[in-house]
Amino acid sequence: MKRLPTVPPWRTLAADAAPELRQLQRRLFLKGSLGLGALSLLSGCSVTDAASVQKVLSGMSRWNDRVQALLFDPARLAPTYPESAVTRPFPFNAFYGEDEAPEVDGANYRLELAGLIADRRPWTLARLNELPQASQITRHVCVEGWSAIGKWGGVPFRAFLERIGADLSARYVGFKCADDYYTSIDMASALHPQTLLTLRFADAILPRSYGFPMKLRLPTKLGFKNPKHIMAIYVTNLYPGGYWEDQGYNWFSGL
Ligand SMILES: Nc1nc2c(c(=O)[nH]1)N[C@H]1C(S)=C(S)[C@@H](COP(=O)(O)O)O[C@H]1N2
Ligand SMILES: [Mo]
Repeated sequence: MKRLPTVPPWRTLAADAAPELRQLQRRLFLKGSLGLGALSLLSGCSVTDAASVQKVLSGMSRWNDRVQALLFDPARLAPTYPESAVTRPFPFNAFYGEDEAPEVDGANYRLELAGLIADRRPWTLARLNELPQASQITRHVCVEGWSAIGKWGGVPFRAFLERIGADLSARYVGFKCADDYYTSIDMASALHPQTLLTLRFADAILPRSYGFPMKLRLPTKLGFKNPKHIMAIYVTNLYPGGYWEDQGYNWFSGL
């Protein structure tokens, strides 16, 4: 069902790496006047020709994630839209077809917590719904080349992480889903004001297709970094990877 290539784009042709490198260089330059020379110094490689560019890029995926995390501006908000802009019907996407979406029993659901969290008691949906709620109308952008505007509601993730006593200085938050999906995000993105532990879509209970009973909504990241059907959340300093990330998709994939 899924059309994503399994070979990361930067592993194909050295020439293809050039635009990515230019973009990275531009971002580094905007942030603090770092250029290719600095990139060469930092990477310990000479990045003067296409072959070395490819070598550096393929060897520096993790480094690139760290640079992107450094460039992440926790105060920059993704655009929001009026109700009239909401895409109807909203597209479904997963690594399987829509009728194969997991059926989670909401009454017996317990959100599991693990890792660097002080209070790891599981949460029922009822208790999650009692927490202060927020909503957003934002654009979901899928790496496959489509985007759609939706309205999501739920618990601001920062408030939830604070409430459970998560170690906010840890590097990663990981998610395990009711299907075989999993992903992880950097702590700065987890704490971003628009990151939402989502329980509702279009003012109704989150439908099965869109991730019942819960998804994480981050308008600052690509669609595949928005896990649906979340069963467990963990906080860790060990790089957790993800379903698509482990097949070569850029891990940070965000603003
Ligand atoms: N559990 C789970 N979450 C997932 C996926 C998945 O296959 N399983 N696909 C991701 C991708 S690639 C996209 S674009 C969005 C699609 O969300 P939607 O069905 O609400 O549009 O879910 C993301 N989260
Ligand atoms: Mo996606």
